[in-house]
Amino acid sequence: MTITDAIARNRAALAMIKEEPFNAEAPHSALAAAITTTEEHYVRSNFALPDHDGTFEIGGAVANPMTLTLEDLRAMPAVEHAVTLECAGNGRLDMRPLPTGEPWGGYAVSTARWKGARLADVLAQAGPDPNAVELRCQGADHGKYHLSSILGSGDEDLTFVRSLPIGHATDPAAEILIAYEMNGEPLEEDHGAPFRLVVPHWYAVASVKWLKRLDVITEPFSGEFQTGHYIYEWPDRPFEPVTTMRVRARITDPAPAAVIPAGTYTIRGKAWSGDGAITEVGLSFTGDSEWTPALVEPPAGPYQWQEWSYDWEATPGRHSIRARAADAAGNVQPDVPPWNRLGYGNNAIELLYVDVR
Ligand SMILES: Nc1nc2c(c(=O)[nH]1)N[C@H]1C(S)=C(S)[C@@H](COP(=O)(O)O)O[C@H]1N2
Ligand SMILES: [Mo]
Repeated sequence: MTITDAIARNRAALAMIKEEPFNAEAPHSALAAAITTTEEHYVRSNFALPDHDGTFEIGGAVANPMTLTLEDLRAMPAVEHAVTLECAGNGRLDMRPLPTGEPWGGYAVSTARWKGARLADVLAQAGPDPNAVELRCQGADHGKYHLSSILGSGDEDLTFVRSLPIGHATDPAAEILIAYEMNGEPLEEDHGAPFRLVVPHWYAVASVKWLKRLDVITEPFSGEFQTGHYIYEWPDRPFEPVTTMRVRARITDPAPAAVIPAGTYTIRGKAWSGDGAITEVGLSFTGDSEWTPALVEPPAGPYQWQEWSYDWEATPGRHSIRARAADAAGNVQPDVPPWNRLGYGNNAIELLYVDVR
């Protein structure tokens, strides 16, 4: 697909990381809002923008294979949720030694309002086989890709394919969407037009864009984007698949290295986790581990980041600020990035400093 002026305009507000395929972070300022504008929502694409014929198919182990269109999806009950999407590679740049992969800083995370049909409702029409184990989800995008495995012969033509556990895909309570609107508008090309999956609570790799095929399968799927990449290759324990977002807080105000006036300063930020609501955010202004509780706002919805704030008495000089979140499942952010070879899931405590004058 050619890059139209409209697509280029939508990209202008982002911090570009790669031009083709287009990958870009949100600007620092975008983290301040509860809902990220579409123009400021990060973009992560493994391949060039594909052409899409406006249909997708459901097949494999189902009673009724079918082909669906945007109109079919719009005719079904519509669900809208604000969902925080974070790239599993977000924060890779802070890992040492530096893992291979896109050099994401800390802004490959955004929250948009996504509207669509429930995946579970769509699948119910197709009648999945009771022996199914996973749902294979295929995008329209493909291209040359360097395999993570040393056994790969080099650059091969691959299609973006992921799978979800069938129990999760068919669970209406999981609220997985086949989304066709983002922030009240039809999906933009960069975000998966005409429709995409949105899988709440999971790292965004599960949210397949430009959806083209769904296949109910009775054997676990293995593929480059399932078992090659998007695997935590821990140095000291068995590998694990990348699934839910790890608990994390970000400081949105002040900005890193800001110069601020002495007096009361309200420090603000966001916190999220794919494993439960945020129960606590602690602030620390020294290198020791004294954590003072911030005020954490209740979740505005089940799938979006939470706001937190702290009224700080800022005295002249340089101060370090750290914010550490904990979630309802008892997860707490680590001090040091959890290093893994491909650099996923960095949820280490953010550290910044400010100069108070
Ligand atoms: N078809 C397809 N879907 C995809 C991808 C892709 O490359 N192709 N990238 C995934 C990854 S790694 C991320 S982080 C999210 C990014 O979604 P966004 O560009 O709307 O922010 O899309 C996911 N879905
Ligand atoms: Mo990602």
